[in-house]
This record gives sequence, C-alpha cells and structure tokens, in this order.
Amino acid sequence: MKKSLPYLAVSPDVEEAIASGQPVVALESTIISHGMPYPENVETALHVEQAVRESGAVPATIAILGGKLKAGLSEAEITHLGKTGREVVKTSRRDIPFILAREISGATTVASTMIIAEMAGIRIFATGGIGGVHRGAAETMDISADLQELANTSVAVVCAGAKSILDIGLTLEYLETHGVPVVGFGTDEFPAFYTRRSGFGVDYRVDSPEELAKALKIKWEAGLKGGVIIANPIPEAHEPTVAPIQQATEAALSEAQRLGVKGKEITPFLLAKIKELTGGESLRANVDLVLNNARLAAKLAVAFAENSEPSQTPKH
Ligand code: PSU
Ligand code: MN
Repeated sequence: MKKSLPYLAVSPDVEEAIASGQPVVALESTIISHGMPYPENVETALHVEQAVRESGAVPATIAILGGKLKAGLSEAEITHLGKTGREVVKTSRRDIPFILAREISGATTVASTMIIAEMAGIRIFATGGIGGVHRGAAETMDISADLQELANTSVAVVCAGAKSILDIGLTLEYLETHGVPVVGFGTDEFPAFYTRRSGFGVDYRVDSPEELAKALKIKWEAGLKGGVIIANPIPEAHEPTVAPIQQATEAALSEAQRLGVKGKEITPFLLAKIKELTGGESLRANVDLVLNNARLAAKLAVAFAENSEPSQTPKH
C-alpha cells in the first residue's frame, strides 16, 4: 500500500518491506536521545536494529528530521540523535507540528512513535518501558501522553512493563478505563521494567507470538481501534538485584522533588539518576531488556505478517 502522507518519509528498505507484507518493527528514538547516555545509546540502537533483523523482521527506527516524519533511519541519523542527546527535542503528540514547521530534530516518545508507525502501516513496535501515571499524579496530574495514545492508536507496543518510578497500579487502572489490553508474555504478572515483578497482574497471559498475533489481528479486524501492551519481563539471567534498584528509584524520586523537576524532564532525569546511583547497573539492565523486547517484537511481526497474508496468496 503506497502512502502519500505529505510529511511522512519512509526509508526505501522499510517501504519495500511494508509494500510486500514483510514483517516490520518500529523503534522509538527518545530512548536514544534522552533514555541512555552516549555512546551506549547509539550502540544499543544499532544492536536493537540488528536483533530485529536476526529475528526475521525489518527495523524502522522513528524520529523527526528535517521537516519529515521518518520511519527507517540511517546509521548516521541514529548517531546524530545519540550524540546530540538531550538537546534534541523530546517530541510527543503535541510537539509534532512545531518540530516539523521548524525543521529541527525531534526524538519520538512512545506516543509519537505510535502515531508515525500507524501512518506508515507498521503495527508492531518495540521499546524499553512505556510512560505512565506518575506517583503523586493525584496532585500533579502527570500522566504520560503514551497512555492516551495507546487508547487511540492501533499499534502493539512490546515493553518490559512500566518502571517503578511510576504508579504502576494507577497506570494499569488508566489503561483499563481506556480499553487497552495488557498482555503478559509468558507471565501472569506485570513486570516493573528493570525487574520482573510488580505485584500487579496482567489481563491476559499469552505464551506464543502466534497466539498474540491472532488476537491482535482479531482486535483490529473487528474494528476495535487502539493499542495493546505486550509486557515482556527482563530475562531472569539479566535481572539486577531488586533492592538496590528500588533504593536508587526512591532516592532519584526524592531528588527530583527536591530540585522541582517537572513535566517532560522527569522521566529522563530519573533514568539518568538511577543509572548514576546503581553504578551503571540499571543501564545494563535497560540495554538487555530492550534487546529482549526487540526480539519478541520481531517474532510477533513475523507471525502477524503470516497471519495477514493478502488473500490472493493461496494458504496451506
Ligand atoms: N521509559 C524508559 N526509557 C525511556 C522512556 C520511557 O524506560 O526512554 C521514554 C519513552 O520515549 C516514553 C517517554 O515514551 O520516556 C515517556 O515520557 P513522559 O513520561 O514524559 O511521557
Ligand atoms: Mn509527563
């Protein structure tokens, strides 16, 4: 299907894959510019792309560059985002028109990556963790725009759950209200990003990409628009010791409060602080879980593409 959306620029390999019904996995770019330090951010982004390829799908890293919504970045573009880091504008739904109009670089969050993926015709997206309802949201009303996007935009997001910097219980309540299914891949428990357990359950446990692909296809075929969260816990072998991560999280939250960090700055601030306080342990876990999510997303994209074969192709 050829798209002629005026601001969308899909790279040739991604375009070709979409046109021929090959599996494609969308990847976000705020994790590159704001989620990890240089050079680990660039190395990770390139490894993630490689992991997607090795698992049989085409990676489409998404960002806004030079007045275009780009799906599929070159190594040079990924390096630019990683080196420029927090100077790149963290771009959610509200920011998109201004970043395009000014023709400056925008790193896409989960929300804006979903928007651009859907425009391009990509249904499967891998990231680290989603934004959510922040602790203290009853006062601050800080609820990530990611949740609203999941309510409306038809893309499945593979993530390692939501970080304990958030209020995980309220995040799950919000998702329930907005009709977003929360699926545990091989787990009954919603994972807490760096760690495998949160104490909260998932709506459905699914144990194979095929079963997941079938449910996604049915959801969208039935006209039920909106996203799906596929929560994929960090592998046991890579899970850091829980207590130091929790201590660092609490300390980072107090520090943010003391300094009055607010709005879109909070998530990047907390990630950087937790990394510092854990001596890099959280970053190592972050890299591992993103790779793990990329592999699952690719397998899911493969199953989804098989399931979605155009009807002229005879089926077994
Ligand atoms: N979670 C992570 N790493 C990240 C982010 C979330 O583990 O880099 C980024 C994602 O891009 C997500 C965004 O969409 O933070 C959420 O920001 P906010 O909380 O301001 O909505
Ligand atoms: Mn926020």
